[in-house]
Amino acid sequence: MTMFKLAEKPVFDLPTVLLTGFDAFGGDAVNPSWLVAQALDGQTIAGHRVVAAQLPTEFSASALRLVALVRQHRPALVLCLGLAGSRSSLSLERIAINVQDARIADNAGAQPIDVPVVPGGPAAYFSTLPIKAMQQAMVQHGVAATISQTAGTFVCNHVFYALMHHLQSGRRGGFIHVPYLPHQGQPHMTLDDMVLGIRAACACALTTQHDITHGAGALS
Ligand code: PCA
Repeated sequence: MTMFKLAEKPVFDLPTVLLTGFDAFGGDAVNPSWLVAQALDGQTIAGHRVVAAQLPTEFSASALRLVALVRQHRPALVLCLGLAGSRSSLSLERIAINVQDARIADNAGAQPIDVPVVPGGPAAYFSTLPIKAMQQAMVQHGVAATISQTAGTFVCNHVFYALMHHLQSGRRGGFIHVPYLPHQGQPHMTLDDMVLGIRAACACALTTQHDITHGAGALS
């Protein structure tokens, strides 16, 4: 009589979500974007396994690492997170632009000014995530979330643009900025709130084919 039992479907057979955060930069001790990604690493969301990875806050090295991760994991969805210390909510980025204009040097000392991310590439790419539906899902979970019309011109925009350039084949991807943590001076949102919001955002992206129409524009 055989002693073998049929194994349950191993979790590593699940399709993956690649979730990235950045290392600390600009004098901060921690980067909450990485803490959020790390907290969700290995979790299952809507039948997908989360693979978290840290990107260096460096022009070019960050995008090279991201593209290598996408090739390695072949994720169904890629969501990159970064810190925007001036924001007070989770910001779903709508657009990545083909320019780098660094106000401070990156972690490798590079400070490109008015240089394209991809020479000859299109001026911009839109996120291919259902950002309005994701915003609504995050708010329904009690987490403050907004649509952002600019991811800036530093390393986050660089990674977002490089991601969308690489994913042109149709795989879905996008970018969300997170605010500082309470101990860094932002009083409204805890790490648990951020993790809850990003989890809800991933679940929504994985289960929503067509975005909703929902006003979230800006006058300036
Ligand atoms: N935020 C920076 C780069 C790394 C990060 O977490 C940005 O918004 O460009």
